[in-house]
Formats: sequence, structure tokens, C-alpha cells
Amino acid sequence: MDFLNPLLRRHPERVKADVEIYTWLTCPFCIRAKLLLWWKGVNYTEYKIDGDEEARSRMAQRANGRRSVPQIFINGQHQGGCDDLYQLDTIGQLDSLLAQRAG
Ligand SMILES: N[C@@H](CCC(=O)N[C@@H](CS)C(=O)NCC(=O)O)C(=O)O
Repeated sequence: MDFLNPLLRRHPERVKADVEIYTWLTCPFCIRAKLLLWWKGVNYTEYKIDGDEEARSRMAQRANGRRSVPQIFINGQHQGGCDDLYQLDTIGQLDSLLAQRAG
């Protein structure tokens, strides 16, 4: 399906960042966030933490205390949840964050 990428304006080759996302399986915000990452061509690392309160606490420690899912990290930096990810895209900052290699 890669041949569709130019038609879809999907540019996986531009993505250099490491992206992590904490999710629950049936969480609509998680699905929405992963959809945007897919459109951006991101090969993200997903931590599926359904029912795992220890993992959720570890996530919250990294996420300034936020316990809702999803929580998204780009190159180790906390970006927030689904709404925050879409907001970054709306203001034109997501693509440049994704283009940066982890340093
Ligand atoms: N505005 C948040 C909403 C996230 C949200 O409400 N997630 C739900 C699951 S779909 C959740 O974590 N609920 C449990 C809680 O908030 O403690 C975002 O965009 O990420």
C-alpha cells in the first residue's frame, strides 16, 4: 500500500522522531491519536496498559501527573493527549517535531 503514500500526502520518510503512545484498547481518543500518527507515517511504539495500574502510574510520572490515555511522547518529551496532538498539528508544529531525530 506504500504506493498510495504520495496520493495521501503521507510522508513516512520525513519522520525521524521516536514516538511513544500509552493506550487502552477501546479508548476512542487513543484510536483518534493513532490515526493521526498513521496519517503522518509514524512508526510509533505503543504501550497497551489496559488494566495495568502500575504501568499507568509509570505513565503518569512521565506525563506530569496526567493519568488519562492516550499520553504521547516525542523523542522522550511529553506532548500530552489526543487533543494536544491535534492542536500541535493545527498550529503547524507537529511535522517539525516529527522530523527531528532523537538526540
Ligand atoms: N482530552 C483528553 C481525553 C482523554 C480521555 O478522556 N481518555 C479517557 C479514555 S478514552 C480516560 O483516560 N479516562 C479515564 C480518566 O480520565 O481517568 C485527550 O485528548 O487525550
